[in-house]
Amino acid sequence: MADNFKNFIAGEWVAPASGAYFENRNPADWNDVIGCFPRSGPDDVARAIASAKRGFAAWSRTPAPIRGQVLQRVGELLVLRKEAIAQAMTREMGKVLAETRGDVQEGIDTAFYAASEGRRLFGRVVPSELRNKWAMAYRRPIGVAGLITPFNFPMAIPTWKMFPALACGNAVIFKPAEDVPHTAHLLVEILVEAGLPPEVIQLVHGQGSVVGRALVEHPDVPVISFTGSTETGAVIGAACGRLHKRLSLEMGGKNAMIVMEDADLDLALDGVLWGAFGTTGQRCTATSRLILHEKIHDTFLRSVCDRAGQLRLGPGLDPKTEVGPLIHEEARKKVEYYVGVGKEQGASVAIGGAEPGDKALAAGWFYRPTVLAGVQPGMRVEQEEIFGPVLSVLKVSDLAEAIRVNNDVHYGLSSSIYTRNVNSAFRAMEDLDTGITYVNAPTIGAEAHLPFGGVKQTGNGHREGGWAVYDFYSEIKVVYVDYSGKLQRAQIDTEA
Ligand code: UN1
Repeated sequence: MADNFKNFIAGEWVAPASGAYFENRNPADWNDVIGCFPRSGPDDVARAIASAKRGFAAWSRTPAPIRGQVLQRVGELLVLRKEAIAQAMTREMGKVLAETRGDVQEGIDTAFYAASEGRRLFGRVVPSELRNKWAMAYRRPIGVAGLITPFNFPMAIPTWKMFPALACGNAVIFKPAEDVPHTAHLLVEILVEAGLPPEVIQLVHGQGSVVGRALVEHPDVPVISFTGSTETGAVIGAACGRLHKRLSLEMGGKNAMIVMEDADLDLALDGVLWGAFGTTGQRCTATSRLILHEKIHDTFLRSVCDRAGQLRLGPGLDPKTEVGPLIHEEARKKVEYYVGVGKEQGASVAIGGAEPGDKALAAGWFYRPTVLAGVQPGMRVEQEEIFGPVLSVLKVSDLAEAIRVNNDVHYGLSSSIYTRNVNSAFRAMEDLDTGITYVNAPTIGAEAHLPFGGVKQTGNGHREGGWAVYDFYSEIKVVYVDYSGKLQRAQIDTEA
């Protein structure tokens, strides 16, 4: 019998009101049940919100540097448990250990950044237009933040949201993806152990359509941050618009790597394999389109296929594995579906395009790294996010065409160009219509201390990470102090 895990509500580990649970299984071996997690309902969410409001009342008054100290201890505990968490994460999410270690490291980096931000959280003091008067703007906490997170970065993405939210003095309700509840449990254990006042963090497991919806619809949760599909983001956006909530959305991508004829092709080859097939293509930033200059198209495509065909599939816990499984059966079906759509619309499968057919992998959701050649702009495999190990390859005749192809999608998260020509690099930097551009590096690999996010239908204008996210989690208050002892009218009593 697998263990029953609990929610963390009102400072205690508690069973869901319904008594119902869902199973968490290993995507590399579906017979391996990791545990059973609460299938929570609106009652659990309501209790969590009531408690988080009490937590907020105390935490919002705790001096920010002291809040930072708690996050410092969180970071230190993450350092101590990095390996154990990485192992648990690989078991429930599937990606290889080097990547889950990186995922935890991103959480550590985010914790230490947030800890030090507790001693900054800068406001501004600006000159008043009147004598004997001060004008200043400072940050205030907002309230209870509802955080809804995806499966692909079970530690990094929750921490991107949670640590800045906490540093800014908000209370947090955390609804992790159903595929990765164990990592979420381990993270919340650390927060409590680090001395976060218990009602400041609530962990409510369950379905997005129930728990996520209840958070989004509840009037006492003024801040929502969501990372996931563009379809779900649209539903959340509509509800938050109706309720006037502050909302940060991070959604899909259709990220391209451009390889010019003057590029270092060995470097570009390593880059595209990592960008397209790292995390089994399950990153919002994954390289899902490869735009090749016609002069190097044929040879480069051949090299990509040679190398992609050699990537070793297997369980992420095996040190020899390079590509793990997809997260679940529907994810693999979606990949199969899109490979079919690609073929129907005239693309050809240059490598992959099937399950591995290896008995040892039959109990997992594996799919061979796949390269679709002959893809034309506008095809569905060129436009739509697949979120799997599928790379669509296009041919262009110059940089201007490459940039046009890159930009002609609804998404705008990440992009990349490989070139040795500084003019091409800067032209691309200016004209690629994405939130992030890499020069001579693949589309993945953002660092925690820089803003992360995209344009167009990838997001709604906010950024995670770096300094920018602290604006999202704080309200600006402006204070004028007039010590002239008389009525001074702005815009009127302003003569020198
Ligand atoms: C994602 O793409 O889903 O930039 C998040 C990266 C990681 C985070 C990716 N630091 O590749």
